[in-house]
Amino acid sequence: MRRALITGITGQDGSYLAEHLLSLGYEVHGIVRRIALEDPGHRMKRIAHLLDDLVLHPGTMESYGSIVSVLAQQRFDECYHLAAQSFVPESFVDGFSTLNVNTTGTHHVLAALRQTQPEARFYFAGSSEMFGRAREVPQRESTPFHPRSPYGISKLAAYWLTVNHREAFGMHCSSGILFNHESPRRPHEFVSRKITRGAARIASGLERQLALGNLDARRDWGHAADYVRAMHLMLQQDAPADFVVGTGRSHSVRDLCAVAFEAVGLDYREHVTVDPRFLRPAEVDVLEADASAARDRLGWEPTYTFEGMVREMVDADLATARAGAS
Ligand code: G4F
Repeated sequence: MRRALITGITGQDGSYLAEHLLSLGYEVHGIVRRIALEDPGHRMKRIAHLLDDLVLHPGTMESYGSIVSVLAQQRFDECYHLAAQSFVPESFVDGFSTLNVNTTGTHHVLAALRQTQPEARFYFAGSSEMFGRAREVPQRESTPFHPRSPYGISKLAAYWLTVNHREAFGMHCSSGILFNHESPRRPHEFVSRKITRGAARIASGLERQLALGNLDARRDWGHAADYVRAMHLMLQQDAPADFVVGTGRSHSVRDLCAVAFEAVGLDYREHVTVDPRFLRPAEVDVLEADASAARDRLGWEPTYTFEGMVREMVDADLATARAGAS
């Protein structure tokens, strides 16, 4: 039985990845902050249905000691490092903690693996935010990086630490450069979920308006369940490498509003307002993936359409709104 360790297992991607690895017969372990172990109902809601099948260890990305103590106890075939401060606006508010968790945290995991089990395969959750003000559309592995936020910078530095552990120490380290990926498990503050939840709550009579920021930004939105398969495929390759993962189609925030509100029989133009509070000090205008390397070398294909994913999210949010939950 192969054994995998996931950091960030309580998040959207961690929960789908844990499901996927369990379905493949892995023994799945996760590093979880002690605060989550103390409040499982709230903080572990995305993995509540898996808890009997997982092995959870307390630890935090900010502490090298806590990570090395997990890795010193047990050998892992694969380590998926997903834990991060992943909300871009928060990184403008507190860039220090974003860099601490995302960059130094990644360094901790890499260094602890190198010390205890350098033969383990390592996956790093890179981000299309590393392309930032991208010099070409679509973006592929060779597109130059120009991050536009402390978040993008933190991910780019961690990406280079991952490359460096591959080159300097011969470790099997790969990065997925993942474009935006969503699902009904996406936290509420990200724009996709904010819109699908807003549309559902307005349709249910719980709210009247939805305030957003830049409606013209374009993103390549895929489904998280599809993207975790790409993470796993990367670690099955003989040689480590970095791969862009995305659908190859971009849509504007406005397009996402149109699809979500149409799914509940409403016109978004009657409900969506623009509030400057949600504009960013530096915006990323267009992200669109050229994932041909992932398709050709990993045999990876997305299965969800943009419209299908948005409707799935709206349906889940309608069910929640009708049940009177938040
Ligand atoms: O949903 P978002 O907050 O995601 P963003 O910033 O693109 O980052 C996400 O994808 C990255 C991969 O590309 C990940 F690395 C990262 O961790 C995260 O998962 O915003 C998407 C777009 C932005 O252009 C933003 O300006 O939507 C625009 N937007 C417009 N109104 C809004 C809003 N974003 C948010 N969060 N809230 C708004 O009201």
